[in-house]
Amino acid sequence: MQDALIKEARETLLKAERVVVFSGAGLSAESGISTFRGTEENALWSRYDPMKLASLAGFAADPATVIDWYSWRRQTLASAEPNRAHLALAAHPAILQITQNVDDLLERAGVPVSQILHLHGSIIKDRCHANCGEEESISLKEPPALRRCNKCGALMRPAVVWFGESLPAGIWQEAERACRQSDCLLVVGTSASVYPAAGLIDLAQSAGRKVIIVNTEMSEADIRAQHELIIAGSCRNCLRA
Ligand code: BV8
Ligand code: ZN
Repeated sequence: MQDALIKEARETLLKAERVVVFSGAGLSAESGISTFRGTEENALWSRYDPMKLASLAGFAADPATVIDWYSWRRQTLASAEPNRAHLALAAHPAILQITQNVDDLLERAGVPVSQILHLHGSIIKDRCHANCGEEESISLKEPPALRRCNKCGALMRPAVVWFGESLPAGIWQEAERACRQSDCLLVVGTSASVYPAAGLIDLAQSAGRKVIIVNTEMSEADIRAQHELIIAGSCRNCLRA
């Protein structure tokens, strides 16, 4: 059954002229990066409270613990490699990658940086929490401890988008425009539970675009979307160059 669905998806993708990929944590799961809400035992949220560690309020309440949590995630990423799904996506450099992921595995797989929209920012950089403009790449192997901005003295924090923070305006507008203008949205490895990012699926649907969903489990996207192809399988097995 899965092979037939993959064959149908492949035909749809080959016929499409403007494919856009929308990815989530499931894309990096087979590289050993914990997902947020998946059922596997190492899902991040099953052990931590996201509202405490990936939110403005959490950082204000306990910045040291938040930075320790990111240091652990950064060191995990340091020893991770892109998996076959990243490499399959990189084999099509003209396709725009809209990702909720904050890792750099798409870049490391060879996707041109200009073709990747990180809706939720990047864990491989720190930025000033007071938005003074200071931003620094960090070592994933030896991530920095809690520290202050050299420019203005406010705290530095990972350059990610926390709950309660707005998405980078330009990136969000570009993602919306790309989904509107696409003729096929390939949705891989996301629970479609975080907004406004998950709204991109509805946007593509309401514009009558074909939506192909690759996920190992049912997701909120399945429940909402009508004309779509759902492939219940892992990214690494379903996406082939
Ligand atoms: C904002 C960065 C305006 C940090 C993350 C409606 C509209 C607007 C906002 C909201 C709204 N409703 C609620 C909100 C608020 C909130 C929100 O969405 N809350 C949720 C919990 C309901 N949204 C926000 O706060 C956003 N900001 O709206 O700004 C604003 C401004 C001021 C005040 C108010 C509003 C900001 C959201 C961004 C949060 N940052 N990450 C970090 O990473 O540390 S979110 C985090 O979740 C990651 O980015 C992650 O990618 C993302 C989404 O999760 P998924 O990627 O889908 O991962 P998940 O684990 O959930 O699912 C993995 C899937 O993969 C599963 O389905 C699994 O089955 C599948 N899978 C696993 N293995 C595989 C696989 N599939 C295939 N193959 C495999 N091998
Ligand atoms: Zn500063």
